[in-house]
Amino acid sequence: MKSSIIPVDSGWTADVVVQPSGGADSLVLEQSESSLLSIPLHPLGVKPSGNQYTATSNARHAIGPFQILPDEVLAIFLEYLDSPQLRLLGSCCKFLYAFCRSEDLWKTLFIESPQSKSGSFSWRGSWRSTFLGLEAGQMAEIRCENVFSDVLYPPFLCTYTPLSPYTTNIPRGNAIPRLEDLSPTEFSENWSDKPFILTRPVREWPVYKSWDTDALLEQFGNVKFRAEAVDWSLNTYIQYMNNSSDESPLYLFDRGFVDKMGLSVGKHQQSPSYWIPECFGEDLFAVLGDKRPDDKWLIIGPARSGSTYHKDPNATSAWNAVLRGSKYWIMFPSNASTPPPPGVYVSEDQSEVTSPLSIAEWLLGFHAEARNTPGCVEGICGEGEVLHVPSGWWHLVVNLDTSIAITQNFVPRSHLPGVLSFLKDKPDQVSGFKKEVTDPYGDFVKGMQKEHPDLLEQALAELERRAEGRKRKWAATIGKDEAEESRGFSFGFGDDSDEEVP
Ligand SMILES: O=C(O)CCC(=O)C(=O)O
Ligand SMILES: [Fe+2]
Repeated sequence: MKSSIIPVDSGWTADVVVQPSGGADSLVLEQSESSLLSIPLHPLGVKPSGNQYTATSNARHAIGPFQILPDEVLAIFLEYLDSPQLRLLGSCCKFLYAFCRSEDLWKTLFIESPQSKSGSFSWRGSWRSTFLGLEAGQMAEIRCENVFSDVLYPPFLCTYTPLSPYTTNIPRGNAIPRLEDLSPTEFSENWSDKPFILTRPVREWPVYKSWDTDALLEQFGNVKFRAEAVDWSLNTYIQYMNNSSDESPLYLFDRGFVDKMGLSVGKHQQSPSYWIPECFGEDLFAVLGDKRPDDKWLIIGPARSGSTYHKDPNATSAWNAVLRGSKYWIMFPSNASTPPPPGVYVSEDQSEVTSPLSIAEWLLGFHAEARNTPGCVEGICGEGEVLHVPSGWWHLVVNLDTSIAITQNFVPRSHLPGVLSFLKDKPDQVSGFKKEVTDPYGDFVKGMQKEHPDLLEQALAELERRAEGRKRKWAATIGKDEAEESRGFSFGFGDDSDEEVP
C-alpha cells in the first residue's frame, strides 16, 4: 500500500507565491528559500493556496456552505462520481469546474471503461478528452485564475519540475562505478554486492542495434503490452507516451515480451535477439526450470516515468540494459542497521512500503537529504549501458527521456543464502511464481540438491552460522538468564539484511 506524503518543506505549501513573470506562458515561483524555478502556467490558471492571501477574489466562495470541506475531502468525494455527474457538477462554478477537470478522476474512469479494456483506441492528449472522445479544439478552456488549491496545483508543479537539478552534479563519492566489462569471476569475487554500470556488453545486441519506437511500432504496433493496470496495444501506448502530461506517466512493464515479440534469448540461439551479459551468466533460479518466477521485463516509458523505491523480488539481483534513452538511478544498501531511504517507510516485516506517490514528489521533498545519507549511490545509465542492482538494494529510477530497456532478475551464488532465507522465512512476500507452484522454497532446495548440492550445502551452513551469530547477539543483549528462559524462541534464517556476525 502506498500513500501520498506531502513533505512540509517541499516549497509549494502555503508560503509559495506564484507571480506571472517572463511572458504569458511562464511563472516564477518565489519560494521561502528564494530558489527560483521557472515553470509553465497551469493550463487552467489554478495557483497554490498561498496565493489567495494576495488575491482580490477567491472562486472558493462560490460553493457557499460547502466551503467547510477541505480540498482533500472534496477531491475524495469526487472520486465517487461518474462522468455525467462530474460534468454537471463542474458546470456549477469555476471552483468546481477546476476540481471536476482533475485528470486523476478521469484517469480512473477511463481505465475502467470498455475502451481502455479493449486495449486499442485513439489517445487524445488527456484522460478526460480520451474518455469523452473530444478533439483538442473541442475542450472548453475556462480560466480558473481565482482557484487556489494545494490539492490541484502540486501535481501540476510535479509534472513540470525540472529533473536536472536532481540528476546532475552527482557528488564524486556517490557516483556508481562505470566499467567497460567484467569477467564472471571478477563479478562473483568483487562486485556482486555493489551497483555498477557496464558500458560495453549490450552494444552488439541485435535489439540494441535495431530497436527504436518507430521500428517497434512497425513490427509490434498491434501487440498488447502491460502498462501498470492496463493492457494496451503498443500503438496506443506510444500515442499516450508521446502526448500526455501525467505527473506519474503510465509505465509499460511487460513480463511476456519474449513470447509476444518472438525473441530468442541467449548467445547460442540461432539468431539471438539479445544475450545475458557474460559476467551475470550464472542464475541459480534456472534449477527451477518451468517453475522459476518471472524474470524478464520489457520497460518502455516517457521522460519522467520510472520506478519508485523498491527492492527487487525474492531477494534476487538484477541487471537493467538501456536500449534507448537514459535513466537516473539512486540506490541504497539495506542491512539490519540502516534505515530505509529518506521519505520511505517500511512496516516491521518489510512487507509494506510507504513513500510519496510520485517520483517528482520524492525528488522535491527528499532528494537533498538522500544525497547526503551514508550509503547513497547515484548514476546515469545511458544508451547501450547496463546497470547492476545487487540483491536487497533500495532503488528509485527515473527516465530522463523516452526510454526502452530490458531487465532480468537472477540469483548469483553469493546471494544464494539470502534467497533461500527469503523464500523460507517470508512466504507471504514471495512473488512472481505461477499459481501451481505452491512450495517455492521446497522446489528450489530440491533443484539445488540435484544440480548444485555443494553450493546448497555451503549456503545452508552459512545460514546456520548467521542464525547462531544472532542468537549470541540476542543473548548478549537480554542477558544470559533471560536467554535461557526464552529458549523456546526460534530464530528464522533472517532476510537479506543479515549483518556479518563473527
Ligand atoms: O527501469 C526502471 O524503471 C527500473 C526497473 C527496475 O526496478 C529494475 O530493473 O530493477
Ligand atoms: Fe527494481
